[in-house]
Amino acid sequence: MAESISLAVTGLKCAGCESNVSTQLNNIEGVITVNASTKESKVEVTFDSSKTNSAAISQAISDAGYVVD
Ligand SMILES: [Cu+2]
Repeated sequence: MAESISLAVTGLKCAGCESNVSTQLNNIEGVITVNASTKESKVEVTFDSSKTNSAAISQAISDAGYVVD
């Protein structure tokens, strides 16, 4: 089942950050779409809830060096 989350993320500063976060998240099995916005300090993710969860997504963002508020 597809679920969407929107996370407030601190540390996104440029298009490189957007692409970095997107790449990391797309590596997670079950992630369907990623929309990282520097302007809004926000990351929106759609994922298959039978394969991953919001905790794993938050963790991956932290591991990439950004802070999930
Ligand atoms: Cu950057």
